[in-house]
Amino acid sequence: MDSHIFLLLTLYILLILSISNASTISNQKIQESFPICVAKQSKTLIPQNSTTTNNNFFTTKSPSYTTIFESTAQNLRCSSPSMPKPILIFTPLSESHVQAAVVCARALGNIQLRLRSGGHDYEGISYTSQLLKSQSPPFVLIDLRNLRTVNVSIPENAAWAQAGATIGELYYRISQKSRTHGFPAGICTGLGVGGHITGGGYGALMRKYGLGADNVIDARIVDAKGNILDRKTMGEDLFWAIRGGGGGSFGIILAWKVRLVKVPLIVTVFTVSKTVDQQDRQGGNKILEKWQKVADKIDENLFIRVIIQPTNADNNTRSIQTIYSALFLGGAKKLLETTNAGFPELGLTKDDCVEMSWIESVLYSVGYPRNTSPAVLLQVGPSPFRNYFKAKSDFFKQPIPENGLNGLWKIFLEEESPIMIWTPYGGIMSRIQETETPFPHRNGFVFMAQYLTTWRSDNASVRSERYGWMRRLYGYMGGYASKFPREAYVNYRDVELGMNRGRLGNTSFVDGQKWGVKYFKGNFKRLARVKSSVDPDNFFWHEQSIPVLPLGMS
Ligand SMILES: Cc1cc2nc3c(=O)[nH]c(=O)nc-3n(C[C@H](O)[C@H](O)[C@H](O)COP(=O)(O)OP(=O)(O)OC[C@H]3O[C@@H](n4cnc5c(N)ncnc54)[C@H](O)[C@@H]3O)c2cc1C
Ligand SMILES: *[C@@H]1O[C@H](CO)[C@@H](O)[C@H](O)[C@H]1NC(C)=O
Ligand SMILES: *[C@@H]1O[C@H](CO)[C@@H](O)[C@H](O)[C@H]1NC(C)=O
Ligand SMILES: *[C@@H]1O[C@H](CO)[C@@H](O)[C@H](O)[C@H]1NC(C)=O
Ligand SMILES: *[C@@H]1O[C@H](CO)[C@@H](O)[C@H](O)[C@H]1NC(C)=O
Ligand SMILES: CC(=O)N[C@H]1CO[C@H](CO)[C@@H](O)[C@@H]1O
Repeated sequence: MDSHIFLLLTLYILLILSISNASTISNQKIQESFPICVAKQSKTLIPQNSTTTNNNFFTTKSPSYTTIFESTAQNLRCSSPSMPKPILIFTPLSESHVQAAVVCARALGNIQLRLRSGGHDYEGISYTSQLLKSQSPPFVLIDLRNLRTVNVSIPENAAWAQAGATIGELYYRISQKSRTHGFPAGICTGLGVGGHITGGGYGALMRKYGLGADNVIDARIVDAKGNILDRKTMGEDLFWAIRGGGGGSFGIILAWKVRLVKVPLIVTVFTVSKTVDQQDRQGGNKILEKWQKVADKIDENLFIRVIIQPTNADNNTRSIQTIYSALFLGGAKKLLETTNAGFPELGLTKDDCVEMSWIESVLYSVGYPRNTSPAVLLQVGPSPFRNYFKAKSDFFKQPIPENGLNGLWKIFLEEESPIMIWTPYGGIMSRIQETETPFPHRNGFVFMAQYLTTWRSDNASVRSERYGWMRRLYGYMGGYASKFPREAYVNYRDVELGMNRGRLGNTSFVDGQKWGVKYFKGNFKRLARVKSSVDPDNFFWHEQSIPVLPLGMS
């Protein structure tokens, strides 16, 4: 933009500001000046009029503001009217726009940024604030939806994926180039590559190949000064921190370079449902007790997770349904041999087993009907799983014994729509050192459990009932889950574990240990050390961002 015009606009804005009332001044100032600053800084885009619609800037007055805001806000609890909203949404078109966003946010008074790739954060940290609306500082949402190129190179056995791509798009692009390559990350295909991999990223290939973060070989990131760094220029400490340390603490991930993994031409899936019936609790429990003994020890080509929910029936006859959902890297014959040798209680039959390609198994696991075209993974839009929800996670080193299960079912059946997902560990997860990446939940774990409760409307009394139930369940499971610390998965973010209270000040390291040690164990301190060296001003801040180490501590 011509610098004369820039100057005139600035004066014009100052004029507007001087006649507006005090409470709206800063927000309006940000809405007006931020786009102009970005345009000037990145020299690639000129916003016509930032208070109305424009390709890349959406103020609260823009007609498409709500559509853009809600499009990938996955937890309706976090996008409801009572939650704080961004004063401006910016959807960068290039890496230099992202750099400019950082430079301008600092230049215009340390404006707080929220970073969104796929919008699946459990507490909506990528698009709202969990602080009270009245206490939440104004923030600008940087939504990376337009940065979603994926380049796959089979000769290099690698892919570059931009942060705004979904994990499903990455899977699809790989499958278009080869039927025997895949990538080990999330099961839900709508997850954003940007947020997902930086928190770990597990899926059906994890027992064989580890997490998404374990298979990152390079990254491009915009740091707190607005510089673009890659693995070489960021150094191994920061490269370590972004592979599991959770999103929004160290910089803005622009793209990941990931290593592809081998998958066979034919994989096999099954879904076997068993009822833990009111009358015959023992029978149903037996299978789940056995699963807890074998799921982490069985052949690492086999991943069997258990989805647990109440049966659809009224309160009196309601019982527990355990759904064993599996992926096997091989054919049905071998799968039957493996399962019948290690886990005969499941009673797996030939008819339960379905052979398909790896990319078809990706669709199968999300629940697409058979023969859906994999190109469906390119569709951008709200996920079918979107609802109001609250979740927590736990890790288990020991099986939960039968009396423990019965106590669990009692609490479980008190809730209207609870879900649990138990994910098997073992395999390569046990062979990766706890300190190799910030993600510490490795050797010795039998499974991870996730607890969810969902509801259908923005109703405060319903919400507090659901929270109350979740706390009861979590309290109960504390008797069986890992202790000292009781571990939790950062990608299943839970602000009830504790949160940063303010952006400035140095008390937050102590606060941060409450959740930081659960998410990262001993790695938490190293993360804080990296944070102190790459972002000492705590520019990248959110309710559970990694805090700066207090002075004198190292
Ligand atoms: C329906 C559903 C299914 C899920 N299934 C799985 C699963 O199978 N396996 C699994 O491991 N996890 C799963 N998750 C959890 C998921 O991995 C996390 O929610 C993850 O953080 C989502 O990443 P995102 O980019 O979609 O989210 P976002 O909400 O966009 O971001 C998540 C966090 O990362 C930060 N962030 C976002 N983009 C960037 C960026 N470019 N640079 C730096 N920080 C950034 C945000 O500030 C936020 O704190 C699931 C979640 C949901 C809601
Ligand atoms: C932007 O457009 C609105 C509505 O058309 C108009 O009222 C406002 O003056 C314009 N602002 C600038 C800076 O041009
Ligand atoms: C993908 O490849 C194109 C063409 O070579 C290149 O311009 C682009 O930067 C690449 N994108 C990524 C994310 O690597
Ligand atoms: C089950 O009971 C609870 C409380 O006792 C009630 O609120 C709920 O509506 C009942 N659900 C069904 C499906 O009958
Ligand atoms: C919220 O839900 C409760 C219980 O279902 C109901 O009694 C109440 O009317 C609802 N409140 C609103 C505002 O919808
Ligand atoms: C803002 C804040 O909490 N400052 C504290 C930082 O730590 C020093 C020394 O521990 C305290 O004296 C400050 O009050």
